[in-house]
This record gives sequence, structure tokens and C-alpha cells, in this order.
Amino acid sequence: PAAPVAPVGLVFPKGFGWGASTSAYQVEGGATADGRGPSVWDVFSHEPGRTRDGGTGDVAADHYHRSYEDLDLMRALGLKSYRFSISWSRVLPTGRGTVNAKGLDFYHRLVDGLLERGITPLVTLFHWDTPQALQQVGGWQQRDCAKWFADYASTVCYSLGDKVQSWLTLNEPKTVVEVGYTAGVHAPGVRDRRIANVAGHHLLLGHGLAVQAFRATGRKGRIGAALNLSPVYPADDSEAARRQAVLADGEENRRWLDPVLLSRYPDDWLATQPADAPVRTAIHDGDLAVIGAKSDLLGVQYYNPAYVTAKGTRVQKHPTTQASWQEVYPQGLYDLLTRIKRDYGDIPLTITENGMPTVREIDDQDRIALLRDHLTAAHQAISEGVRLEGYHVWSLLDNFEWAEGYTQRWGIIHVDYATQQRRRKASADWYQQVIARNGI
Ligand code: GBH
Repeated sequence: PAAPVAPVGLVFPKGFGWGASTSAYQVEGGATADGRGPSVWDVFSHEPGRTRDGGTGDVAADHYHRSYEDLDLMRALGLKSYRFSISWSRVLPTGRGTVNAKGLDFYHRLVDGLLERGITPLVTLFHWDTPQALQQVGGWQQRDCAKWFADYASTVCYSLGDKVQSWLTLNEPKTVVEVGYTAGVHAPGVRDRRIANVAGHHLLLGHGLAVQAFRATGRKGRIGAALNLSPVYPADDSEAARRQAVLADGEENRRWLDPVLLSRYPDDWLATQPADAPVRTAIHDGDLAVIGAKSDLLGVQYYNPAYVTAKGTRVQKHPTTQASWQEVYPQGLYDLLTRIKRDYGDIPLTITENGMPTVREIDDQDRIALLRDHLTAAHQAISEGVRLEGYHVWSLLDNFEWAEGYTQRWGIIHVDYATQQRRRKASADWYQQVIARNGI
């Protein structure tokens, strides 16, 4: 199917949540400021050869020290929503135990600054930065990590819960499993599929326990997970490719959506796990009921589709961005959103990430085109009844792109890392107009 032609004058629903996203380790810097403890990413990024340019998040975009300037940039854009994450080890330097008040205060000031500017905070509790002290006792491989995460969630949700109404538990558990624990290209650098799937289960359990912990604080508000999802298509019309695409959909999408929204693992995904796979014993009776504890919203992150051959291998069918994994197919967002509604019902959705890296540092017309085409696809889904409440561009600022270091610029605002000067890109000007007009 061809991508939709971008019509002009698409108006979004009243109150649509125009937003932008960041994550703590990618923008904050201040790695040792005010008592912050190290996370797995501090350790990993300092190991030789882990990031393309040797970059670390020590300073990043120095947002920890420049949050007021960044808040003013957000206000100038007219943002309605800002999605950021909390650094677990800033709040709890060893992952559990005593709260570091100065660390927590940073997020209070940030949230106050957002509210003063009329911007709604959307807070992610975990964007990959497991406290190193917890990694040393097993991290997500260890079942207790789910409980530690829920305790941390309880602390943060209670403390900020009179100001923050919207929470996300985990960012992209799939990426942690596939890149952090299988490929070993992200922290903690484990390369073991069996361990990865155990960690994946414990991450999901952590999500469910965190949802319960949030409810137990008595704070009002909504909570859910942020999942990166890819519509999966057969690469050709053979029966074998179609079968492989269904299996791959299990891995890419249903393995995460089904437990969180339907309290079950998909049978076909479970069947791919060998009889002696440790994940089978990691799943205890009652876990799926916890994992499927009622979510109030779902964060959808869409970057690319997946095409699967008759042999089960992946191929690309569309041009990619500077990120070689990202083939561009805006219609995939429409397919994804309508599919979620069809298969999982009317849970409120917000797009928590979508965007691209651009080589052109200021005049980023390619980013404008990509955002416009994806918003067109999102609008089409809304017009067909999908309950999409917001859209957050990844990212507000150029930042530390994990294993790619600083070699990819994903922001709508440019950061000159030598001076930390911010400069709006063409896409920021464009996005400001989109927000002002509530449409494209
Ligand atoms: C998101 O991941 C993250 O949430 C965010 O932190 C990140 O900055 C942003 O997207 C842009 O990448 O290098 O071949 O091993 C997006 C999903 C899944 C994309 C893992 C990169 C690694 C492919 N990511 N994938 S590879």
C-alpha cells in the first residue's frame, strides 16, 4: 500500500497533546551532581568501544543545569506536553533505600516549571538506566528487580503525584531485551538470549508491580507502558512469508502488548521458547495477572515497519534515515494504530516517540517531511475512531544517542556540545506552527 498523500488542512481534535520527548541519561548530564549514583549506562558508556565516538552521558545536553532555559524553549514552541524520564539513581543512588532529596528536588523544580508554563508533564519511570548497584546484584535478570522498581515507582509517584497526572512505567522493554541483553550493544552488554527473555519477563513484572504501587499511593492520575512497536508485513505474497510475518508479529508486538493489555503471553511466542528455556520457570503463577493490571493509557513509539521473508529473515523495502535500522514508512503508523484498536480495544493512546536523525543541522527539511507524513497517518487513524490523545516528537533536543554516541542528531532543537548553546531548527519553527494551528 502506498503512503497517503499529505493533504493540507488536517485539523486535530481539540486539546490534542502536542509534545516532545527526552530521557534522563540522554539529556541531563550532571552524572555525579548532587549525590546521583551511577547507572548501568554510566558504566557501559565509559568502557572502551561501547559508543561509536566514545561519547558518554556525563554532560550530554547538560539539561540538569539548563532546565530553565529548556523550559523556556518548550514554552516558545507552545508544547502542551513534555515527556521526560526520571533517573532512578538520581533519586535512589543505590537503587533502593534512602532517597537523595536533592535528586528528587530537581524533578520537583522541573515539574513546577512545566506547570507554570502550561505544559503537562508525562513522566517515564525507567528509560534504560538501571542503577549500577542493582546491576551488581543481578539487575533485571533477578526477579527482585521488579520489586525494587515498584518501590522506586511508589516513592516517585507519591512524591510528585500531587503535580503529575500521567505516568509511564517502562520505555521499550523490547529494546532492553534485544539490544541490552541479546545483541549486547546497549547496557548492560549481555549477549545471551536465554537470560534476555528472563530479563524481559522481570521487566514486565516490574511494570505490573509499578502500576499496583502507583494505585497504592492513592494519587490520582493515569499510568501505562511505552512500547516500541512495528507493524510486520510479509516481504512477498508467499504462504511461507505470511506465516513468518505472524511469528515475527508475536516477537515484535504481541509479546509485549498481550501481557500488558490482556494478561497473557501469546501461545505462538511461548511455543518458540525451548522446553528448558529459563524464562519458562521465571514465569510464576499469578505473574500475568500482575503484569496485566489495568493500564490507563498506552505509549506507542513508532519508527519503522518490519518486512519478513519466507525464511523468516528481515528485509528493508523503503529508504532509510541516517539510522540504518530506520526505514521510513509513515503508513505503518496508521496500520499500527488501527490494529491496536482492533485487537486491544479503546485504551487511550499517545505517541510517545516518533522522529528521525538528520545530517542537516539546522535546515532539517527532511525531518519536517517525516513528521508531517507521520502526523498525516495519525490523523487518518483518528478520523477512523482511534483514540489517539497526543503526539511526542523524539526529540526535543539533540542528545546522547546510546551506542551511536553524539553521531546522530534527533532533536528539533540543535545543541552545540562545545558551548551547550541551543538553536532552533527549521522543524522547531514548523512544529510551533502546527501546535498553534492544531493541525498540519
Ligand atoms: C528509541 O528507540 C529510544 O526510546 C530513544 O531513547 C532513542 O533515542 C530513540 O528511539 C532513537 O533511536 O543498532 O541495529 O542494534 C528506538 C528503537 C530499537 C531503535 C533498537 C534502534 C537498535 C538497532 N530502537 N534499535 S541496532
